Amino acid sequence: AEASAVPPQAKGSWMSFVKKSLASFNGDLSSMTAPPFILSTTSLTEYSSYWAEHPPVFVAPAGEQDAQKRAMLVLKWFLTTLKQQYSSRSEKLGSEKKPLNPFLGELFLGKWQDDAGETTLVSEQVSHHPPVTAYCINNNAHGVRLQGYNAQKASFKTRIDVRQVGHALLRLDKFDEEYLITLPSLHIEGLLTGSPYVELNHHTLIQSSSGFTAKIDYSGKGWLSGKKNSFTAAIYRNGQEKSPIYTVDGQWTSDFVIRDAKSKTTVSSWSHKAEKTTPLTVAPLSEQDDLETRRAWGKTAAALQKGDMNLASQEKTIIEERQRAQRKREAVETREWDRIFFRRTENYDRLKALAMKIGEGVEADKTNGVWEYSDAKAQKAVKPYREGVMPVGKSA
Ligand code: CLR
Repeated sequence: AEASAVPPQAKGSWMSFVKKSLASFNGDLSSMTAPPFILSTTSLTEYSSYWAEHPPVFVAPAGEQDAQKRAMLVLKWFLTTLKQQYSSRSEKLGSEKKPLNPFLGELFLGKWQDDAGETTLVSEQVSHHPPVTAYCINNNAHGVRLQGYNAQKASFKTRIDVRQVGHALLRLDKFDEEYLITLPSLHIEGLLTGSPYVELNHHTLIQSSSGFTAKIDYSGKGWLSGKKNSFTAAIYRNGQEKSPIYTVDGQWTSDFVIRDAKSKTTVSSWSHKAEKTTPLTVAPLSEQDDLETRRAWGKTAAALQKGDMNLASQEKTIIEERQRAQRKREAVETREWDRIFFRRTENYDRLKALAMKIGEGVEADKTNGVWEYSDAKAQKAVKPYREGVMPVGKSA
């Protein structure tokens, strides 16, 4: 059995939390109150950075002339992101944690600097009811851009089940090519023993505008290998699932091998142990805007760190009240909060077309709209001292 993350003196409160949450859960994860030791000092807006912690792998498809190999490299990149996305908290903090709920307008900005050149990140909380986070990760030199937005729908019966609503869209400028990435649903394991961790459900699909589909099947404690976080994946021409071009198998937390489906020869492989992530650079707190997550939540996070729950909730209340006052002002002026980097779009035919190829829809009603990064807005958002941090795209 895995070690419990519950401090001995908190065992009783953990069980009563599990029971109470079970009885009263309404599907909104942000409204769930959890015991202190499960609270994280990181806001969900920061989770967007998990998409590109290996920038050279992120930009690699842009350097490949062959469309089929490009689709393979996109799948490879996607698979490398899963460890950061779904198991980094457990690995670093000992268990999955409950993130801070971002406020509307909250920002997380940063950049990676490495062999891939400069890769920039913009993450913005674009909706509060329901909570929706949007992001744009950009590498101008390689002409690679990832955009996406997501919300979570949860249910709590015998375990916490989370469905992700939204998608990510990867664009390769040089080939005018796009990849629609669906987001896996997941559930929380280890709740009763008090050491929660994420396990992925079912499958995800990546559909390219060049006609390739990648399907990733998550098998949990693999019925094939018996190993945790196992998966298999395949790439095929749209609709031809029976005749794959590449196959992949392994564990998304450690390593995997990509093979040519016919000859079974290895075409590429990955091992997390052998590869370092590139650290994301964030501006010093003193230079950050009040909307930036680490500055905005700084006092709350410090109180949580010290275990001072009263102070933490006081600091949280200050943020919530400021938000309420802001919403009131907007109501009086009959306007909506103006998102800094993103805008709602009605213009998502390309997205819809890609989604339809894999039998998916765009659930705009569940994410308070379809969100799109706006270069024009980004131009306006740049402050002199933040040049190079805020990703000013090409012209709008
Ligand atoms: C957010 C978007 C990221 C991928 C991702 C990873 C882990 C998910 C998180 C998303 C949403 C919030 C989440 C979290 C795991 C646990 C946490 C579902 C989808 C919930 C709110 C915490 C529940 C509390 C238990 C730990 C008791 O790209």
